[in-house]
Amino acid sequence: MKMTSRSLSRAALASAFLATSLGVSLVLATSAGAATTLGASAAQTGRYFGTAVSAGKLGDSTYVNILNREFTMITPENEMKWDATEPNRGQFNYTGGDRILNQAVSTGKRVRGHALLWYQQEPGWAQRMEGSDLRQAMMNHVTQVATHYKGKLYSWDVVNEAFADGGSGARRDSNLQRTGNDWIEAAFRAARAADPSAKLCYNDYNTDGVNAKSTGIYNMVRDFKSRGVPIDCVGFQSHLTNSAPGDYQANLQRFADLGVEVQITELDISGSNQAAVYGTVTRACLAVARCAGLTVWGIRDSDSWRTGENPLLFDGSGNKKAAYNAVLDALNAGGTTTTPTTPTTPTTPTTPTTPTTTTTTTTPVPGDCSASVSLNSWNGGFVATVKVTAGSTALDGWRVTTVLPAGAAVTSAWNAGQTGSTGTVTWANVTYNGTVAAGQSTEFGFQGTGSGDGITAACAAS
Ligand code: G2I
Repeated sequence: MKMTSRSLSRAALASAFLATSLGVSLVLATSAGAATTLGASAAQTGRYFGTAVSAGKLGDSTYVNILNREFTMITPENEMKWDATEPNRGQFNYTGGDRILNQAVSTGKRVRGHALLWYQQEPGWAQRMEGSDLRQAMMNHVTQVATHYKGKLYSWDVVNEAFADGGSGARRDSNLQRTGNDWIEAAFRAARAADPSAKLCYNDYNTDGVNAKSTGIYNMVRDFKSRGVPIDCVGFQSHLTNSAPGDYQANLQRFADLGVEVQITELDISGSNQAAVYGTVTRACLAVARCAGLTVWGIRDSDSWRTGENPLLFDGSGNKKAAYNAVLDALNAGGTTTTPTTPTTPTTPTTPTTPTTTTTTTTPVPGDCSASVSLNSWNGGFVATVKVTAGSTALDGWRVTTVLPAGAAVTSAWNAGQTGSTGTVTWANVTYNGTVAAGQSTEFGFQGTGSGDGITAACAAS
């Protein structure tokens, strides 16, 4: 609606009357509504407003100007995915991800990591794998990438799109899922062990109302929370067409009530009702105290993966659309104030509240090898990283014997063949890490339940 000077003064009179009758809260809400960018208006209630960014567009000045002006959070659109970060097994490439992270840091923005494990955009070598070999590769990927970005990210989408569409509420079939139903919790534990400060999220689409798929995820999150699996947040992608489900807000709220942060992670909306639906989604987040922020999946319509649908807030020339104004108005109208949370692994009062790292080393034997164990522990579990170092001559195969404390058991492992799971557990190199030059090292790892404190490791050439 266009405000004439007459309607403006009528509106001013009405709000003055309301302010008098409702007291100070309205005055505060009104005075808070002055921000003129998405990021600043979201910040009034403690929230972020983010966008997906493509590293290849960081040389486009229109794109970068809007990015710098409007957004306070960045999600790399493709650059932190598995195919980008580990194009060959064990060879990591952080060029694109680091470029986006540096852009964010240098302009005071934060980054949502996306995505450690997803059945799409697996590198070709992983697509061709199955079973325990794949499980090892998955966990190593999570550990390596989360370690590279340790302490630098707001959150990680640890697992993306693992549930099936339709009425089953079940997991989606994939080679990841076929490694065992516990792959999701194993990934969350490995991510927490590698980076205790990033919030760990599960992210999916078609979960924007109460339906079989979102309920399947809800049940998983509830189960994880009850068993102490470290999950901090759930992402709702919200790729919408024409409308949002009537129970959009109620669905966010039921997840929030499980004790997790909720985030709108990939918002884009097509259809003639676009501006109104953007307003509805924004208000829903603002109404849920644990909804920490919204991210749109691209800046201009021409940047969208939904070619020809024009689902974003800026047109191809970078002009603000009606949808932009609808979001800005909704943000400026205010809502619940969100309280920042930090990731915590549930603990009992008698156990440490933060992961601890301890290292034990055996003495190198000339011509042989040594092993050292570095441990990340939480209540009821641990990840052990074992470093195998060649002595004064090269190794052409190695074996490591670990002794686990009573009550500890290995649940998954990577980069080594395993014999046994409790007590004395032995490990042998796999095909790609048996050869180690003199004085050089290679690593393998395993995840376990119970306490790993006091694990010992001894290495022998084989
Ligand atoms: O598919 C839409 C999104 C659904 N949720 C997860 C998101 O990660 C996903 O994003 C899209 C990106 O927006 C696209 O840019 O994921 C697609 C991949 O499934 C991305 O598309 C790919 C193209 O398919 C590749 O051909 C291309 O090499 O982008 C790659 C990098 O430009």
